[in-house]
Parts: sequence; C-alpha cells; structure tokens
Amino acid sequence: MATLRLHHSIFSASSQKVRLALVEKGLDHDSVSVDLQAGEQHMPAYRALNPRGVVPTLIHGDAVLIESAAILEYLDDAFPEPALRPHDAVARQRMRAWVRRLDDVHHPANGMMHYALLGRPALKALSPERLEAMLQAMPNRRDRALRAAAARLGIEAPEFADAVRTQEEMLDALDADLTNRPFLIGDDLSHADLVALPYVARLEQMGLLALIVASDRRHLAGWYDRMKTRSSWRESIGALPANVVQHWQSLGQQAWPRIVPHLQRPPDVTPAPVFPRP
Ligand SMILES: N[C@@H](CCC(=O)N[C@@H](CS)C(=O)NCC(=O)O)C(=O)O
Repeated sequence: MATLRLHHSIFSASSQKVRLALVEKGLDHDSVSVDLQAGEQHMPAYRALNPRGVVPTLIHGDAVLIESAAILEYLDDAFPEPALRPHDAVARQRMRAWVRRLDDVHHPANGMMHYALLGRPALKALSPERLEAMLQAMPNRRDRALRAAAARLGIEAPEFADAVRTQEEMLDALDADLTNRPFLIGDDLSHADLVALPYVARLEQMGLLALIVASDRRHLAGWYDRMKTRSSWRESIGALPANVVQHWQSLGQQAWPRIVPHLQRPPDVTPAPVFPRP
C-alpha cells in the first residue's frame, strides 16, 4: 500500500478531523508537523501542496489531497472498511449536510473564538509590520478579516460575540440531533461525529465545558463522554499537551464573565476553576 503522509498541526481542528478518521480506520500514516504560529503553512514548499496555506494536507502515493471533508470522503472511497459513512442515501445526505454546516459556519466561529481568546497574546506580541505581513500572507479574505479582528479587538470584537452565539447554536443543534441516538446520524459513527468533535472539544479546552454539559444539553454531554472513550480521541485531541490545555482553560475562564452576555441561554453551571484555589 502506498504510504499515507499527513501534514498537519496537532492544534488544528481541521487536522484533528483527519487524524480521528485515520485512527478510526486503522490506517498507519507518517506525520509531518506544520507550525502555524511560525507561518510554515505559507512557505513555498507547503503552499505548492496546499495553495490556501492551511492544514491538513494528506499525501497518498502521488496524490495530494486537501480539504478535510473531502479527505474524509477519499479515505472511505480508498479504504472502504470500516465504513465511516452510512449506506442509506438519506442518512448519507444528512451526514454531508452536517459536515457542510460545521465547515462553513462553525469552523470560522471556532477560529474566531480561538484567536480572540487564546491566540491574542501571541498576535499582540507581533510588531505591526509582522502582524500585517502575517495577515497579508493569508490568501482567504474571510480568514484574514477574522484574524485581524481577533488581533485588534480580541474578545471585544463584534465578530467574537457573533462567534459565541454561532457555537451556542451548534451545541443546541447537536443536542437535538443526538436525542435518542448514540451518534449524530444514527447507530453508527460517521463523518458528522468526527467533524463535530474538534469544535466541541475546543470549547472545553477553552474552559467552557459548562456550555457543553449544561443540564439541558444532556444528549450532547453523553455523546461527548462516549467519543472520549475511543482510541481515536486518545491519539489525537486527547493527546494535546496538558500544559497548553490548562493555559487555554485558564484564559477562557478569566473571560467567562465577558462571554456570558453574548449567550442566548447561559448554562446553569459556571465553569469550575482548573487550578484549586488556596
Ligand atoms: N476547509 C479547510 C480549512 C482548513 C483550515 O482552516 N485550517 C486552519 C487550521 S484549523 C489553518 O491551517 N489555518 C492557517 C492559519 O492559521 O494561518 C479544511 O477543512 O481543510
């Protein structure tokens, strides 16, 4: 079998989707880390593989594969077992609708929350010239505008408030679709679960677990617990460095009082502190 080589960042939600799928399908692969903070995604050699300058990129033999959702489809086409797509046409359409929604709507919101809450100190540490050069290197206009708002205004940016509401809507929609079924599209794990998981997990990693486990989102909370028992979780999202996640959680918890006003339905629990108070 031709080698699979994944160019990715362990911190990237889009990369995590592909890593989850590779583990679920039992596919060995080589890993090439792309340091997004250092701007390696914009180096000519990487941009030749992925012209948008984003991770992940999967190389399979001579094939260069970009776009995480299309990569998941490719993996199921090239390696049909175990299947991560339902056979039924309606169920498959529902899966693809979820994947499309998560990519189009919730991926940018996740990025905005990530950079405004967690990435801002690093963005603020850049000189104005370096920041401008980093923004200009981003080929996608929407991504660039969101990153500029995160750098300039952080969680005070109107885009941040919008992103919080967008992710709150995602949690409600996930909870609704998980009512009386173990996975988003029914009895079996599918792309929809693998594409949703990194965004839900990032909220917990931002110290916002209270949003996920709010008592009226118990279907979602149960699904999240079940997803965390899988080896695909342990080998990807669950393996992020603990010190980084603790740092992120403390940043998110500090910001919690300024996040609550943006929520339509604040949870009935407040986030617990990561570190016990003396
Ligand atoms: N639609 C793309 C989105 C990829 C994407 O946005 N990746 C982010 C990380 S999650 C990235 O590489 N960002 C580059 C940057 O921050 O400059 C996919 O699903 O592969």
